[in-house]
Formats: sequence, C-alpha cells, structure tokens
Amino acid sequence: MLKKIMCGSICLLLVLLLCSCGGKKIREIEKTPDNAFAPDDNWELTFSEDFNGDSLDRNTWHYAYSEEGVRRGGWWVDDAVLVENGNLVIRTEYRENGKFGAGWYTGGIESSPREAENGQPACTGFSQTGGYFEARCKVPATYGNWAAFWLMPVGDFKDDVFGTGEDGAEIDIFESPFMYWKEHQNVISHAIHVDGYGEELASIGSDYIEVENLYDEFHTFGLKWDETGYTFYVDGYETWHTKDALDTVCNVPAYLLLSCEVAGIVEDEKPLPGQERNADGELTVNWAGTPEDNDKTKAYDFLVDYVKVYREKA
Ligand SMILES: [Ca+2]
Ligand SMILES: [Ca+2]
Repeated sequence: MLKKIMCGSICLLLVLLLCSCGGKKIREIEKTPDNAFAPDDNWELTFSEDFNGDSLDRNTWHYAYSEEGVRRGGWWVDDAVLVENGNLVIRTEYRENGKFGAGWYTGGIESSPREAENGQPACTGFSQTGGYFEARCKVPATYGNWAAFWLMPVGDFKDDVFGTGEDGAEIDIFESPFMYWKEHQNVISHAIHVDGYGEELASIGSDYIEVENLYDEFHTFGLKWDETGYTFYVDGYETWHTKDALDTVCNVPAYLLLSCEVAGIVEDEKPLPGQERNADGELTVNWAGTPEDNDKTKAYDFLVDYVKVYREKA
C-alpha cells in the first residue's frame, strides 16, 4: 500500500514541478569534451543487465508493484512487460478485452529485494548507495503517458527522517511526460524528491533537457551520485548537477525502477484516462495530456537495452 501511495505521488510531484517552472528553461545538451563523462578504469562494474533471453531475471527484478491493478489512468499488468530482441519492453496499449476490462494497459519493473508474495517469487534484487547508474533506452512517443528510469531508497521512505535527504531520496534519472507539450515534445527532465510524499515533501527538478530524436533513437540516461551531489547525463554529457532539495545527499541504498505511466486519476477503483479534477472538482484534461490522443490500434513500447551500475574504486 505504501508503494501505491508512493506511486500516486509522482504525478503530483510533476505537477508541482511544472507549476513552479517559471525559472525553468529548455536547454540543449552541451556536447563538449569538458562536459563528457564515461566510467573508466577507475570504476568497477557492480551490476549489468542486458535483457538477453526471453524472460525477466526474476532473481533481480519483480513486476512493480507486486500486484496487478489500477494505477492512475490505466492498469498495470505483468504481461505488459516483455523481454525480446535484447531489450526490456514495457508496452503501453489500449486493450478492448483487457484483464480488467477495456482501457489502457502498461507496467513496470523494480529491483527492490522482496519476499515471495502475491504469487511472485522471492527476489534478491539489487541496490547500491552512490555510484554511476546508466540505462540505454528508446522512449515511446505517446500522449498522456511517460517512461521513466528512477531510483528509490530501500524501505521507500518508511520511517522517514524529515528535514534531510540523507535517509533516502527518490531520484528520477529521467522522465519523459512531454509529448502533450506540442512545441517542445523532445525534452526530458531530472528530479530529486525527499522527505516522503506528505506535507514535508521537498523537490527539485532540472530544466527541460532537449534530446534530439528522443522518440526515434536509443539514448543513454545516467546519474553519478557521490558526496558532492547528483550529476545527471544524457548520451554521456552532463545535463544537470545538484546536491538535492535539502542539501544532503542520500546515504542509503537505492533500487532501480523502469516504468511507464498512463496519465489520469482513479475514482471508485476505476481509471479515468487522461483526466483530473480541477480546483472546482470538475473533470478536466490531465496536465500530462490524454492517452485517448494515441492510436488505439498501436502498441507503444518503452525499450531498455541495458542497465549498468558502477562504483568508483577506492
Ligand atoms: Ca528524509
Ligand atoms: Ca540489450
């Protein structure tokens, strides 16, 4: 349940970020040697997932969030997640005869350690405190839908200590909800959130990073996390650096998440795709647009070629 609260929050967080975007700019990536980074011999590979084979490595990953069901404007189901042609595939599509009825279906995976539950096997998972995290992805061009590569602290803000990010941060290495933004579709953002998802929540987000051919080509999205802060990369070039909202870097292990979200809200345990309630309680189009603008006969795939994690040698 905590997970569901947590996940319900990301949308809210994005709204907050977008609403407070007065100072935010659309920025091109500065592709200069001085701005480049790649892990060299000073770094040791601690995790490597190439998504070879034809199924998920269930000792590392489990389907988020352990139980299929409604989520925002769609349904999360395990069979929206595939492994084929050397990629993880998270498929967003309209299913007329879906498991939970007609609607938009998608899903996600995470590497949090997990006991066997709800018919899912036990999972050793993977988590690490600090290091360099990178995924190579092709992002789906969908309205009212977004792909993300992100980290969560093991424990998911349980027993959160407020006023510091040291006890855990949500680190959004990238999110791509901007198809609805007609003038600036080819952008992603990075963000940090700390202190849980209640009134104490503190968030900081990057500018909008313009990524050439975002939806048509594979790109790498990286994070270097050390005592100096968080440094984000796209295609090996630095795009943002920050300590975090409270000037304290997370000092607990974080696990990996790869997911897609369908914009919308849940009412009476049913998804309302691409809708939200305005201040007067009226239903209106969701801030991230609506999946109803997509072609219902097509599948929209978030492809992940690999995830690699490194630790700097002592
Ligand atoms: Ca905290
Ligand atoms: Ca691969």
